[in-house]
Amino acid sequence: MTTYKLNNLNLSKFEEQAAIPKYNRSNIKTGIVHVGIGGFHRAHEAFYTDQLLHDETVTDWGICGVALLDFDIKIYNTLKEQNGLYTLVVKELDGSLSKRIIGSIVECLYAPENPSAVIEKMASPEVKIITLTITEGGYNYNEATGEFDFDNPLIQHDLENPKAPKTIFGYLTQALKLRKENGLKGLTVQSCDNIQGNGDMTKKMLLSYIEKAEPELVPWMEANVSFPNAMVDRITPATSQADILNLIETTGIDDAWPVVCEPFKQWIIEDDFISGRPAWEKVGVQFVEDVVPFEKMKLQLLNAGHSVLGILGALMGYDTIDEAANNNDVNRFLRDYMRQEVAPILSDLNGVDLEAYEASLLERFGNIYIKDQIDRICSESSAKFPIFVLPTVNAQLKQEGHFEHAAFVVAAWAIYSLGVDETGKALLVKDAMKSTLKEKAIASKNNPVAFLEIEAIFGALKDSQSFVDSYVTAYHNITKYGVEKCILNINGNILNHI
Ligand code: CS2
Repeated sequence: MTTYKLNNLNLSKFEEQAAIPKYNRSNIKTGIVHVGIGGFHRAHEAFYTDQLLHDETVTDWGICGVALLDFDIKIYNTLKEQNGLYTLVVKELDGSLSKRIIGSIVECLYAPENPSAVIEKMASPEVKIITLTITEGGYNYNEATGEFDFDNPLIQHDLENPKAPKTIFGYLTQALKLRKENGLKGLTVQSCDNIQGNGDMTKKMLLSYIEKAEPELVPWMEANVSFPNAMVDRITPATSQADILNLIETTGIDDAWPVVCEPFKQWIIEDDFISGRPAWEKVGVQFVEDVVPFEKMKLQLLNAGHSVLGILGALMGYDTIDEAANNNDVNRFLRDYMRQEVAPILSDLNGVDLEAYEASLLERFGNIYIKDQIDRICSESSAKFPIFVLPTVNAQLKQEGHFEHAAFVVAAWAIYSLGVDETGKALLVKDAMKSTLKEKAIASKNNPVAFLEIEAIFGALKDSQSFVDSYVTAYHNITKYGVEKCILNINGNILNHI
């Protein structure tokens, strides 16, 4: 098959192989600046927006993708060479692949190379929304203090070099300042990250930074910037070399970085866009008054479910989430965790059928075509556990309820952090707190509570005797018997007797 590089010039050649943008991309103006152009954004917001741009009356909502970090140079270069185009490959439930070339990213900027271009773009009159996928750790929240972490050297750098920032907080502050100076309207900053109250969190963290960096900007920000909360959902594994080759071989589309994802997608947003928004509801986005219960449900069931499968699966020697989810004992462990520990603490979900949601999650996790990497799921667990798993534990502790499964997973994580699985294979621990995790994991061999001493993750959990008891028992049992044998027993409720 003849292959062609994916770019504007060759786009029409792919019409038979994939759905392609039917709108005139050169007519589309940038109305959204998106920071963090990884797979999640490209499988989600950029996809929804591409769908909307097919309505020919919509020309104001193109996306400018911003690569914020040094190592984002690769995605920036790829998108630049491909004129912002990429292929979204949906791995359907029957194993077939649906391919769609997405055209909604109409500009790209690489922040480290040209910080002022990013600030100016964010401050330009046509931009009405700044959206973010900067990962859970990107919000600079300290679990122990509950506050913004001013000790972060990058934040120190931004305070000292306001015109050449490195963090999102430095960029947003300068952009808002410029908007104010230019007498422009405000805009919406919308987080698309997996964080409870992601809009509230963004506001709180940004406010802390601005109070220190540009205190006189605070009242303007309060009056002119909105921060809707949102729940964003689509499982998007890391693109593998096999995905890239398969796309070229089956379609001739030579795309250096396609995105692969599951068919399921969901985006629920609070309708609080101070300077207007795209009519995303026309392409399936739900707008609600209060998204908090939906976020809780997703974070504590789906994302926590991922962490459960990831950490247990990694220790058991699995590589992908479906392998772990299709092990009957792990599957039952996860079901029991969701039923006994998470479901009781979720508040009123406005008519959502929780059991059906849980069942759909187990089906999504078990999808053998997705091949979501356990390494991806376990990466940055130090930022994920406080959001995905520990709120359940804390809520259960308050009502003297169940947390044995969660305690078991935390113990498994302590053992995982030693960096070797139960078959003796090295584990790829990728985490901003890797060295602390390792140090505490080693100390935990003699005294398992050492791991819980990482306050920035666990807060005061080590002071809860009942959690510590459950965790320590699990730690010793996993070390002695291995995960599989323990979960057989935990499922039979006789964990303490083996
Ligand atoms: C995952 C998420 O990062 C993780 O640990 O749980 O990336 C998850 O796949 C998405 O939130 C799905 O919407």
